[in-house]
Amino acid sequence: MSQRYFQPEIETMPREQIRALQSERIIEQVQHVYRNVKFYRDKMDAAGVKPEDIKSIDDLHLLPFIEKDDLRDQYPFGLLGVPKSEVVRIQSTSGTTGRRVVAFYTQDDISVWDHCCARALVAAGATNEDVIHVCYGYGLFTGGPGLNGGSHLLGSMTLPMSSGNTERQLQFMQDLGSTVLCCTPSYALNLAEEIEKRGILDNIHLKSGIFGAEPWTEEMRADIQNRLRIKAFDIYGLTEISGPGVSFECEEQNGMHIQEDYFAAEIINPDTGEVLPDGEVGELVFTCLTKKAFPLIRYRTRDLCKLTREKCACGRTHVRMNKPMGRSDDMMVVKGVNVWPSQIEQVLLQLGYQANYRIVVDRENNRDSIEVQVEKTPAMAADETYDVVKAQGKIVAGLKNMLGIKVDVQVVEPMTIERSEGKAKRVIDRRNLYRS
Ligand code: DLL
Repeated sequence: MSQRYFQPEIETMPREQIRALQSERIIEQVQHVYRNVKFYRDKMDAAGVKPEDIKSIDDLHLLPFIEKDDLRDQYPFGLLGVPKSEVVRIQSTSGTTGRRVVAFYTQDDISVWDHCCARALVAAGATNEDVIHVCYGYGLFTGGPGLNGGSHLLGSMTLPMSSGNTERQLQFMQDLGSTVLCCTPSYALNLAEEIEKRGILDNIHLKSGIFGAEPWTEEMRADIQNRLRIKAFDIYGLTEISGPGVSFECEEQNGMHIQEDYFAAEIINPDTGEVLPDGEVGELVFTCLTKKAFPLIRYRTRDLCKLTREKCACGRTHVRMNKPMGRSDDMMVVKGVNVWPSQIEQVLLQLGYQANYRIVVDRENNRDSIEVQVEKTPAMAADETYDVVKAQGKIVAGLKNMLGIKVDVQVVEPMTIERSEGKAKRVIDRRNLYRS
């Protein structure tokens, strides 16, 4: 049966009630983390804040921030808020051990996440009569498991396709009559291209798609909608906060509703930490109001965007964020994987190169490419036994090991990469993904 909201009483809750619910939950959550996580206790003690100081959601700003580096320092169990016996799942971000974040979930935390994704699916027009084709990756990545859980909760037929194997994706899409597609926007375009090549669009019955995990523009949306004849919805999330579904687009396609009963959102000035009013661009910060196993409080996402509490024509009352407009750090999403230039540098230095390199990211035919150009050191240039092809192969393998994706590598002569007079500009990203 068609429905407008998955949980109307929550999704359309009057704003004062949302605030009241958030207040109730933050009080309990702060007591939980203070009692059960030494990291938070120490941080709050150092900041001179006691759990009793948090009397409502308006006091959120008194609490210290938590950052990616804290997560790294506390790896693996330092932020765990419950006994291990209560944990039923882990998920993890892509990247190396150095950058890896492991997030823990209790059964209730999984249920929160499933509800987030079920709401997103319903907002994209899905019902229990739909066939939900999930080709986000499964495994440690949150994309597959998240949408899978939401689809189960909704009671829809769920195809746990995972990523890759386009041939099989298209076969199942036709044979099983997939109606809702869940994948990265770049893979959606890739599928569109393959469908066109085969001339099978008339055998495909998709009506909508839920695309996220990487930045994409309004132009890409128009392209996907035209080529697949669907309505394309944005979905946002991050492993640290649960995964996809932290916010999602409704039929208005005008910003993503943040699930405020579960997550409190703030926008801050990334330089000063000051909280900014609605409408101003800054760094998005999330507080988990109910999650118990990995309860992040005032987590700095590094995603830049703005919030609006203006009424949405869909009837949902939860605050909306616009598409992320950039990052306040240098992370890129390439081929769906989070990549930091420092990881690439680490591999190059480990293999004996110096920090004279350049990273060129591009997108052609909806496929990301990433090339690293690195200079030989003078010693390598003078060494007659130095074999460029072999050397490149070694770097490719090292990067694959570090990032999990194929990177093209070119070793070039010393002094051929332009030197900068100020901050080195090592990354050239030709995709312009944050323009919208
Ligand atoms: O990408 C979770 C996810 C899976 C979201 C499937 C949506 C769909 P991470 O791998 O931890 O988690 O990467 C999180 O990806 O901080 C953003 O920078 C970026 N990102 C995620 N969704 C969007 C989006 C998943 N819709 C990081 N638009 C985030 C722009 C996005 N950037």
